[in-house]
Amino acid sequence: MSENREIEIMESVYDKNDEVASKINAELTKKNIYAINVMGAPGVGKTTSLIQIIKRLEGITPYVIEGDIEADFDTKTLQSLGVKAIQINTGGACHLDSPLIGNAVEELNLENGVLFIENIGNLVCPAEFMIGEHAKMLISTVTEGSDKPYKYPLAFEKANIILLNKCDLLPYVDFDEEFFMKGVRALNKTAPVIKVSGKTEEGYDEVVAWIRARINL
Ligand SMILES: Nc1nc2c(ncn2[C@@H]2O[C@H](COP(=O)(O)OP(=O)(O)O)[C@@H](O)[C@H]2O)c(=O)[nH]1
Ligand SMILES: [Mg+2]
Repeated sequence: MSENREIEIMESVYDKNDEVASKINAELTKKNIYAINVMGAPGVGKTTSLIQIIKRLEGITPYVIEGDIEADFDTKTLQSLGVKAIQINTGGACHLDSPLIGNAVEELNLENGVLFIENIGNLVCPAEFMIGEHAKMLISTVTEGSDKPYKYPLAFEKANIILLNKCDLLPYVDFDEEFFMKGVRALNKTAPVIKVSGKTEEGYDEVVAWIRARINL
């Protein structure tokens, strides 16, 4: 009985979240904004990758919503580079949800561009909640180990594009690329997996080409 109640409550939380997410998605589409939900564990290089991507966008306006439990370092870094960025602090919650994004979207006054939403550093919960995005970008790294698709399948399953970051460190870590790709492809047949490095800047031209192919700007 109590198990049933728990399932009902969780379903209603997801339903409410997804209903708001659909409205945000429709509103963003109307404003010609392509929204990307950027997910990945803490420290995988989400902000570093956003900086590399944004500097290659040329002519396309970037907007960023930064999600963190506390602090606003990443927002300050992006703002210092001239990017329109705002911070959401969840104060403890391990993912962003659509009501939080709804408020931030109103504040940003968006039009014609790409909105990057850097989710809370976490490889589990962000994959469970839609937040109005058109695409999910998952960032994984060679330093995390090649077993992550097997251990955290949902994020890999839901991703529309996967960046494998920190490839400059490949000579120093035991990363089994074949095992990693086998795990990814068992879950997700279509998402491109692009090897990148925030240090050497390899791979980001390809990431930006993927984004450009999806937008009408
Ligand atoms: N060696 C190396 N370090 C990186 C790379 N990308 C990010 N880092 C470092 O990893 C740390 C976390 O990066 P950050 O972008 O803040 O990660 P986030 O928490 O996912 O936003 C920082 O010290 C970055 O300089 C990379 O490709 N190679
Ligand atoms: Mg960050």
